[in-house]
Amino acid sequence: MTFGEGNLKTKISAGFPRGKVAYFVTSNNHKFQEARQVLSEYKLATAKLKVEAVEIQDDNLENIAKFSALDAVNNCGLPVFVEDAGLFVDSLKGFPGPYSKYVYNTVGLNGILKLMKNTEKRSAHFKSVVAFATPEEQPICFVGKVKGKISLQEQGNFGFGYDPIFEPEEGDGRTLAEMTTKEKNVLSHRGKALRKFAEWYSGAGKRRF
Ligand code: ITT
Repeated sequence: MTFGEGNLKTKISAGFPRGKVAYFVTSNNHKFQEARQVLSEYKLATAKLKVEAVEIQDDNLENIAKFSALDAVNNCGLPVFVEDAGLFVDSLKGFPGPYSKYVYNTVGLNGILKLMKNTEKRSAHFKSVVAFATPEEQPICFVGKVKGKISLQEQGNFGFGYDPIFEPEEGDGRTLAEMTTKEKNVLSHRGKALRKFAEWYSGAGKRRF
């Protein structure tokens, strides 16, 4: 097991709480920053763990997240959480969904915009599943969703992945890539799933972890 960039102490200091720690297994630093901001609101520190966690192919994000959480726990022996997310476009029958990473890395944002050229129905949603597991307990999932639409062109430089082409319904017309991390967390799929997790973990922790 190796810790992510920097050492653990550095990652959980610098203005963030030093209290109870939640270990986040992820390779995605944007996700880590989003999680760190949300969990800090619950006085939780987030530590990024770089541990092998196999991502299976499945139509269901919960299955993917649960499997990854179990695999990560087997590889490091700690209570950890993982997060799996995807973009589901209605006019594409939910594509790319669980295949969002592959599609992003192959055809990219331009590919999605091209597929949707001349398509009036632009509704879509992001779904996030946070799965927490321990060496003793089966994974437990927390789900968050955000509805919105696919913009006509890329807008904004913040965030990652599909953020530049996703305009959340509850927002003010900006894409997620035009928002700060804090603004994105207020309405994003991940922000919602993480708040459910943080609420549970900060309470459950008093009893079990
Ligand atoms: P992990 O190591 O945590 O698995 P990942 O980058 O592999 O990080 P996912 O498999 O959960 O993340 O996400 C699949 C893809 O979906 C990801 O590569 C992005 O292109 C996209 N995605 C996920 N969450 C997103 C978000 O909040 N905004 C924009 N795109 C997102």
